[in-house]
Amino acid sequence: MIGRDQMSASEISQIDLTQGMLFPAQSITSMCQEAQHVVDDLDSEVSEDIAHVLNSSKKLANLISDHISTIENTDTPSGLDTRTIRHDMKNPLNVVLGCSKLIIDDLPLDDSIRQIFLQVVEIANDLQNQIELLIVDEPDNKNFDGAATSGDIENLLSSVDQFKFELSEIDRISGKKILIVDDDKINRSIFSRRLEQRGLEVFQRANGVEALEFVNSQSVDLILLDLLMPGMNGIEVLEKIKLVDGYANIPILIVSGLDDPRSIVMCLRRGATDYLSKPVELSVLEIKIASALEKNILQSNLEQMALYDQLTGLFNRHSILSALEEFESAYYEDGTDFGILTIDIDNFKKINDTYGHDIGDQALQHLSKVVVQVIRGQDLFGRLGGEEFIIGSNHISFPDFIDVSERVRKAVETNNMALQEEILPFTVSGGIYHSTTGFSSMAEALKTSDQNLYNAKNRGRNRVEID
Ligand code: GH3
Ligand code: MG
Ligand code: MG
Repeated sequence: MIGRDQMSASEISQIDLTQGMLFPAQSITSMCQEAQHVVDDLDSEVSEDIAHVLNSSKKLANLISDHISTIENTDTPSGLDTRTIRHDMKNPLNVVLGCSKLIIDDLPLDDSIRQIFLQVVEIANDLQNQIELLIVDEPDNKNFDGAATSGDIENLLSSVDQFKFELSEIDRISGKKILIVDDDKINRSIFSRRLEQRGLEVFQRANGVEALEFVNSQSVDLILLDLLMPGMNGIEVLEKIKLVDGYANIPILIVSGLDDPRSIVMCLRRGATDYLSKPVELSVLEIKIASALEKNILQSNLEQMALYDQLTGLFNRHSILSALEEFESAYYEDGTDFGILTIDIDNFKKINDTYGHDIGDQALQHLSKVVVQVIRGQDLFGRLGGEEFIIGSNHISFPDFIDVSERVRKAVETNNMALQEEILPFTVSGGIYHSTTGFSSMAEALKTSDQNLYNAKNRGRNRVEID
């Protein structure tokens, strides 16, 4: 067995390369040709996949032959050359592995073509190890002793394949939108088909410019980004996507064919979530996508919980009060007038006592929907706690704000909540504050509107009070 620790670049012979790489690539080509004879429906997806594997195995064999003749004619290649050669070989190998796995997935267990492609995958995995072992850098770039070989890594990865991971079983993830950016059409379609099979919605773009156009016009939940593309490379695309509105926190997974830790680190530093090396093991791709999406869902749930009231979806106490502080700043900056209306459901305890807490909760949700319809989009509306809410409007005169307040009260009174067999009428009382009555601080303003609410309760409820 040939091991990297046993050989330097200059010791690797043409015979090693021919036996370890060229023959396996050629045997994949012949196996595809054999499979093409057996396949009955020439227009099927399977038949197209076989053609992809065939073409890519030929490409691979050509690259290997070229490499063998280079070795023959020159001294050992430089570190950079080695990386490029490995990268170039990984692209077709990626297609061989990816398409073969799709063929295997598509066919019944006992199908003879499926058997052929199980062998192709085995040979291609082995070939991948051989590329790592035989296309080596000069000693200064060599792996240090005891480092895991790509063979170890491959074994580890193929064990992941045995763990049947189904993205579609995770409801929260199915239907999420994924954008694949890769200049290689076949790569795109391998990823895309597998992810679509798992219930995700997939979009494809072939280069950075198209990808940026896409993200500027719509939203996605995750981006799979090839690092090496003609024109704009992945790192530039990554940086630009991060600046697009709404994209700062969208997970971006880098797909890299380079064995170059520096470019991977560069991407991670620029905000990439994770990376995958080519050839991409499809089950690893699924797991990484699932975990990035899950993490993002959790993150946005946390943000959601910190800002919004869970029952009504309105701003919670903390965020409505901090939003109101902006009214205070605007008032001091250019005298922008504002009004605050605090409302509280009348005899709410009775609703809970008579109909139960659940109906009480529904009443709170009903009220939120009714009020949203009669205030302006730019107005603030939040739940202070219990059955008490607050509405804030600025750039509004005192008389106009009284109208708004009365409209809110009236809307709650007239839009009764429908229960299964009856309707449930309820009303609110409200206390108004307006900045033209004199302003000292937001705390004082809130106190005034609260006092006015108290007066409204005392003066009979279902009314709004000013002073
Ligand atoms: P008033 O007209 O004077 O405001 O009388 P009220 O009954 O509305 O006021 P009170 O403060 O006596 O009762 C408020 C009730 O609201 C008591 C509390 O259990 C209930 N409550 C507070 N938060 C919630 C909630 O989230 N859901 C439900 N269903 N009830 C709540
Ligand atoms: Mg009340
Ligand atoms: Mg109350």
